[in-house]
Amino acid sequence: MLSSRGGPDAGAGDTCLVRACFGKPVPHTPVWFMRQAGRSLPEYRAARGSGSILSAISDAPLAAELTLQPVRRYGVDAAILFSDIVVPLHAVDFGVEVEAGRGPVVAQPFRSEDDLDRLRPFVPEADAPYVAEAARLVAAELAESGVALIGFAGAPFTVASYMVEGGPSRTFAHVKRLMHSAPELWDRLMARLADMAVASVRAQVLAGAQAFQLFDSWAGALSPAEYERFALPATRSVLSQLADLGVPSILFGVGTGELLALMGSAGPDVVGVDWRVPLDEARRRVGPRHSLQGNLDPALCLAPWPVVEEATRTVLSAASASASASDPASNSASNSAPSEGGGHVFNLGHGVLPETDPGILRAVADLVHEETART
Ligand code: 1CP
Repeated sequence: MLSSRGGPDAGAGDTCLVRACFGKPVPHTPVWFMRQAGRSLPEYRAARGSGSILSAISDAPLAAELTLQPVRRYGVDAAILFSDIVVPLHAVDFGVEVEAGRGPVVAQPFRSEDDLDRLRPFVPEADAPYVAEAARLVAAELAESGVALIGFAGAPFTVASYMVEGGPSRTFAHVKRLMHSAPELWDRLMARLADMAVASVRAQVLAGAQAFQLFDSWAGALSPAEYERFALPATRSVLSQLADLGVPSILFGVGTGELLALMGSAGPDVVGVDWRVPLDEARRRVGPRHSLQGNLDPALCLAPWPVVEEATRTVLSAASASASASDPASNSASNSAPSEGGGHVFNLGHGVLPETDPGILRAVADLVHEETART
């Protein structure tokens, strides 16, 4: 059992992370790091061995241990379940593997109507029971600690990008060709992937996750008009289908400065911001109704501590400027988010780079806690 971080009132579901996502008062700004489990941690390399990432994920006790390692190491306010956005696709035998050093690769990419037949519905309990099992193990370990467990799924556009491109892409040429030349097929694909994300997140939350993040990592490849037509509807559908769970949602993408307002309109409680847009400017774009997550540049974490320290303070001051700008009295925007808005969850602007010194991230987490502690 981990020591308590959230104080006596922080029972399951009312952790500092959850409160900040909903824009409620918090004892300090919560912090976690995207991709906090992983190759930057020596204990990760030791525990994980040399097998494929997908086999580590399907070993629930190992996945639970890898999920908890960064909580112990960094003193963060949340664990994110050790899994991957392509796990549901893999579990329905679409033919995806994760290549070391490259990422997800799909043997037969999705290019035509026939490929829809290869995409059967994802039934978490039957296809990937190890995900909920890992979540249950982590949730039991975190009970009473005040540390939240975050579940996640890939947003439909980002999962589709791997399916259609066949692997990581710079140009997203095949994806754009498909969406623009066969928009009805694209919509059917998006609807299937929305169902997949909903099933996946629901299973994680029912197993104990107290919040969830939709990773739309590559949405920044789209123009605002493309995002609105080809990505937003499915993401909005995922969020509305999960609203009954009552847990906060975070929607994150990279290079999405021009999309932040549209992402807010999808209805998440929290909009994740990469490092390119200061949080006070992000607040102007998103409006007052959401909390914000971010946004220290992960590459900056490779610099000496005084540089990282100053950059962390800069993020915190932009966040507090953004909080005063989100006075609910001046709130005229309308959307479906249930939260009060205005909260801040400290994070990086994208995932931890493997070269990062774990001591630097520990120092960032400690600094955020000290600087934002409220009596
Ligand atoms: O073998 C390995 O160690 C490979 C590295 C790795 C890891 C540690 C991959 C392959 N996936 C994961 C686990 C993972 N993936 C986690 C849990 C770890 C944690 O956060 O603590 C999470 C949240 C993900 C989510 C994920 N996978 C995203 C969204 C986050 C992001 O970085 O934007 C994406 C885009 C993926 C695809 C993916 N899986 C793996 C890689 C290297 C990639 C990215 C490839 C690319 O550049 O397109």
